[in-house]
Amino acid sequence: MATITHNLSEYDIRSVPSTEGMKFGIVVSEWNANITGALLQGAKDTLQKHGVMPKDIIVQTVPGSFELIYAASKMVQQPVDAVIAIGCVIRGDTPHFDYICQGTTYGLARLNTTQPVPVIYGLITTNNMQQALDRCGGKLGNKGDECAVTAIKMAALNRNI
Ligand code: DLZ
Repeated sequence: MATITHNLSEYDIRSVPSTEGMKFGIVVSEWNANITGALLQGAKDTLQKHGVMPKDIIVQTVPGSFELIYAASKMVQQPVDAVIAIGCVIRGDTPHFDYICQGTTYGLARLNTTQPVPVIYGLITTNNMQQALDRCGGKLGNKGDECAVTAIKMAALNRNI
């Protein structure tokens, strides 16, 4: 969670393992594309900053965040070291927000206990558009950056265990 003391784009660069030989999958939702596009760009930029070649980053779009579960379940079967799931759900007037958030979160979490490579949780769930903008390159940094660093660390963990 981004807080007043934690910017999503800030991390200790020395804590990031080598990405040599690694490939990454990214599944990204088209809903709130202004937000998810910025998150995707952040994730790709950070992976490349740590040496991942563009050809080693597979990107697949899906209509909405709920579809991230199925896309991620397919992506983990590809030759990738980790999958980043990117979406943005913004609270509306109905309980729909809660169902999408809970369903997507549970689905992605379940993949982490049943599949061979880690799935990184890049779902932004906010009460309004401003909170989302703050987290996709705004005053709280970019959650896409955080997800990329997490993906590298988890991919390395998977190789080392
Ligand atoms: C239907 C819906 C709504 C209301 N809001 C969002 C949202 O804020 N963010 C998002 O990623 N997707 C939303 N969706 C679409 C659902 O995720 C899903 O695509 C549809 O319910 C079809 O399964």
